[in-house]
Amino acid sequence: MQSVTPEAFTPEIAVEALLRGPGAIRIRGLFSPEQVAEARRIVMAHSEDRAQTVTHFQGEAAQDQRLHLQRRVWNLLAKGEVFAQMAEQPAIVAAMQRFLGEDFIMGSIAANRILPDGPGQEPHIDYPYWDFHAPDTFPLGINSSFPLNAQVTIPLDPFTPQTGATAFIPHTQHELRYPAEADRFYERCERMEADPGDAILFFGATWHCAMPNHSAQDRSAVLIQYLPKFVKPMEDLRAMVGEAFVRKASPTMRQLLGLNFPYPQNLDAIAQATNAEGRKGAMR
Ligand SMILES: O=C(O)CCC(=O)C(=O)O
Repeated sequence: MQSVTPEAFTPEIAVEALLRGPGAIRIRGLFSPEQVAEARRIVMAHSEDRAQTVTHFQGEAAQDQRLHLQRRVWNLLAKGEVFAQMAEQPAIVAAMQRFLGEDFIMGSIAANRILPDGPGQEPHIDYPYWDFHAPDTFPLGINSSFPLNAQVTIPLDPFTPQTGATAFIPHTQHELRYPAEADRFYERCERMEADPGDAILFFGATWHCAMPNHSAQDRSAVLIQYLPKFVKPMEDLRAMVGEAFVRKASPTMRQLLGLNFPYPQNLDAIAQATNAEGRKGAMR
């Protein structure tokens, strides 16, 4: 996987890698050791139980007795300021503006913690393509010439083949289909090896999955999903963060929460309210 420093990274490099290149790129050392430590502390604290966390793409592992060794922590924005700093990181925002359009939004921000012996996932593609095993539920002629998703993975622990670094097959984003048994994913895949505080940007149409953790240490990461403004977000982040968070939100965070594109709306009610306002104004 191509790897660049924050100084060398540009939105154009990201677009080239995600859309026309292998589908993924790593920015080294984008977040400070303090940010990583704070994020990791919160993720660990919220996943100490055998959490009944909803998790996806388990395939055969859904029957696996080790499933509790794979834990999600949802609603990170409400759990620590550091996660807003990650979501709003300027180099990531600039790249997403180019890739997904200036009004892009965030569809999810969660942590994936894989404990030692955690089983990993089945190969897949990400929301909104995640049910592409039923291609007829998508518009006729859909393809990946333009993106409906971008993922950012921020490792909080070393991402190595041993710990379960995400596996992916470069250039598969061009196929826009679900990986099949015959694709021999595990034989052909590469790994997204990275250090804590790096950011891995990838187009979620690229075949990928979390891999088993064969090490004696945790493998946790923050996973952020970004979407074009018109794709219905996967999580209702606006409702999850609550009023106080929204009142304090920066302009970038408001955009990420979808507040700049507030549809669907009851346009009939809005028209009636506007007319009533207008009548009041005329009588004054
Ligand atoms: O945590 C990982 O390595 C990848 C997670 C992933 O692909 C997902 O949950 O969709």
